[in-house]
Amino acid sequence: MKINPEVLQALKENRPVVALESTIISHGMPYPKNVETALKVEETIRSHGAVPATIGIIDGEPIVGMTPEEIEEFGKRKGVLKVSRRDLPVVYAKKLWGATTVATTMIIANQAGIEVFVTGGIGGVHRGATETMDISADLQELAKTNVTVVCAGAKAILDLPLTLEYLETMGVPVLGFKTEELPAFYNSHSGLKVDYKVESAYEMAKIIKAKRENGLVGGILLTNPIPEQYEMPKDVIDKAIDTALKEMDKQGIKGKECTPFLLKTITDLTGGDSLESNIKLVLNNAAVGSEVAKEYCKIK
Ligand code: PSU
Ligand code: MN
Repeated sequence: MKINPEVLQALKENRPVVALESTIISHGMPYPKNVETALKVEETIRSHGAVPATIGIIDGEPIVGMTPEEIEEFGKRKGVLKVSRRDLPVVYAKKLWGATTVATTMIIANQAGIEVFVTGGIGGVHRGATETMDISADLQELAKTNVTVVCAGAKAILDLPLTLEYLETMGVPVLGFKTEELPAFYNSHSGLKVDYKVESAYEMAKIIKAKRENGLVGGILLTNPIPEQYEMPKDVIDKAIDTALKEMDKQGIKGKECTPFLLKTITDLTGGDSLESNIKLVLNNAAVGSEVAKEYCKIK
């Protein structure tokens, strides 16, 4: 694995590092907004006193801390694979380019020694999963890999109650940053409760420490609501999601194509508004994740 010298130095000196994924760049947002956003997220992390480490796979080699040029290339290059746990050995062996999902970013971050990872939303149990069995590998990864994931909840394109049930079964703590309600990505209200409310970055750091010190293997999910002024109105986003899901069925889209298809279709249906919300919530997560990483470095 190739760890960027700045990231390596920070890790050696116990300074805060925040991992970032690359599927959100290659498959989650259109060019050039994807690259602009990825760079802005890194800037936000730096402005909070942490070091960003965007993770991706280039010619079969995991990169921890991509350069701006590499991020640009990920943003526009055709044929970058969306890589989850099952894809990793093939992408490594065949020396391919791979964008890391939440699952694979967790794996590589953990191997590099990074505790905190910031993203937009995790994958989860898809609607209709009782028939299709479409459950994101992100959930299994949260069950077994020691990384704290900061996100704005699971996207409302998923079955949120089933996603929570699955995480409970897998023993993953689902926490709310200053909220008791599970955020629903584009909107902060799901009507569902998180397991515990976390009052501050310091309190979050203590929870991470308690989990690690006691050998409780697995991830922690910190959900952070999108700021109110950037939320999508519930009726607008729900309607777009419904239409996108129907379109997905009609076109027979399945498996790993589902999430990218839904994100793109919802962006089109909302005239780009959902993309703007998506960008704002990632930036907000970057700020919170950096603070958590900072507090954790102080007490670990
Ligand atoms: N959330 C976003 N944008 C994304 C994703 C999540 O806001 O692009 C990506 C993440 O990389 C996540 C993946 O791990 O979608 C989930 O895909 P699937 O449902 O196929 O497991
Ligand atoms: Mn899936």
